[in-house]
Amino acid sequence: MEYIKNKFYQKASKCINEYQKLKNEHGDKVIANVTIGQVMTGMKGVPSLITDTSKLDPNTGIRFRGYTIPELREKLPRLNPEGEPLPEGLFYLMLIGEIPDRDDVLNISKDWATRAYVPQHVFDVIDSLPLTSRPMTQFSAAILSMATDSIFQKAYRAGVHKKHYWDTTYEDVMNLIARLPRIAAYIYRRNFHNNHHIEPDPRLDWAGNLAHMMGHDTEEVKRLLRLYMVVHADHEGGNVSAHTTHLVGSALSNPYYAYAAGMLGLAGPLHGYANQEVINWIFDMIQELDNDNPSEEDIVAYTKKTLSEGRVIPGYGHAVLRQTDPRFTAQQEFAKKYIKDDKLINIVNTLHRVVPPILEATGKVKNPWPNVDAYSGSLLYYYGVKEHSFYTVLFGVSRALGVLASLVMDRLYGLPIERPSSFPLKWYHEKAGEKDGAC
Ligand code: CMX
Repeated sequence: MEYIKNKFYQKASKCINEYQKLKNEHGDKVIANVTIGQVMTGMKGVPSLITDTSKLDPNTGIRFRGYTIPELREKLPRLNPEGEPLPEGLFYLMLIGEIPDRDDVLNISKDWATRAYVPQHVFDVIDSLPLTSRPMTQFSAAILSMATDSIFQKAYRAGVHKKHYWDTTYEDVMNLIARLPRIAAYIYRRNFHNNHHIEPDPRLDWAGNLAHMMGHDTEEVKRLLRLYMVVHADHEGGNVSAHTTHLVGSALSNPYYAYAAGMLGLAGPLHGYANQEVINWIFDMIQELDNDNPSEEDIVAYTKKTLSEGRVIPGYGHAVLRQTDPRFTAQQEFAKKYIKDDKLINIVNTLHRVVPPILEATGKVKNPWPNVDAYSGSLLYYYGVKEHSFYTVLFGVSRALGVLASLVMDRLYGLPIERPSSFPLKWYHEKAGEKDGAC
């Protein structure tokens, strides 16, 4: 599918001149001051990255190339009028900056199907790990092991000119994304279905094939995974998985290394692992109360108890957002449309009512509202994907779309190696006008 690559190059290459002009002519322009508070809270709000694929607004949430999630659900092509848009279309939008037509999207599906072959040694690496190792450990090890196939790495070794780095990065990125459903499904079937694997069906779309290979070959699960893959795909550049992929990629590590590193960040409980923590936490509550239909009072008491133990309420809060996450809302609407009554989903909806005021009352939580992870697990569980230790792998498959589209652009712009400055605590102490520090 050379035309997608050519279209990307035609559109994106216009931006190279803008990037160069900014770098060469406006390098001295001051755009922000950094406060000690920002350094002490993880560099929040400091503009320091270039990411074109999506932008996060604290109040209205994520926009992919300017489009909100409800707009995407309306405008991106779908297989049938009742279904959800295909994630292939979102990838096209993030990469090229235009809403694709149906043929563009079907072409990406076909392209990925032709690239989806996973070498045997990747399965051998997965099989060499004990079943006790987390699915995210198996997933990131599998991705790393695929670096043997990196076209970028071979081209770099052969001395290719830096202006062509984006080209082989694009090839690696397309191969990598194409292979992810097979790898994820392999881990799922290995861990939870006695190693009974299901071959890919090249006629299916990317997310549909994932559902098929996981053994959930129904239209409902395919529809859910298409939505899931769209809402989790990208969240601008500063979140841990996106930033790590960019950072490691900035050393010109191959795309397999960069994305594997991003996945290790996603595996943390304050980021993507929160989608498992939400379900773990709800099941712990059910077990402790010995009741799978807890009252609102019981849920309030359990939430307060968790806080008093110095733990976080998973699925709530966000580093940037200051409203309910539209990714949460999209999943809630999906549940309202397709699910009549379900105990777990009822608990999730009750939590939505009771947790924000409790978090607000702490006086320190900046965003008491639910994030994407508060809903996703309950939907998967409802449709039979009950193995929650696997959920972060699904998040990771989706996140590849955004972080790897960005990596291609990083290489096209020729973004430099990232290297912010660090100082001892004493230096900040002195900057604050304090004198006799203990450190
Ligand atoms: N439960 C309890 N306390 C919370 C909280 C929550 N859900 N969210 C924030 N806080 C606390 C912080 O731990 C911090 O406490 P200390 O001052 O004692 O350190 C304080 O409130 C201020 O934090 P903040 O500025 O509001 O939030 P941060 O930017 O530091 O952290 C996040 C953001 C997401 C890590 C945090 O809200 C959290 O831990 N949430 C629960 C885990 C979660 O759902 N993560 C998924 C996020 C989405 C994703 O990436 O997938």
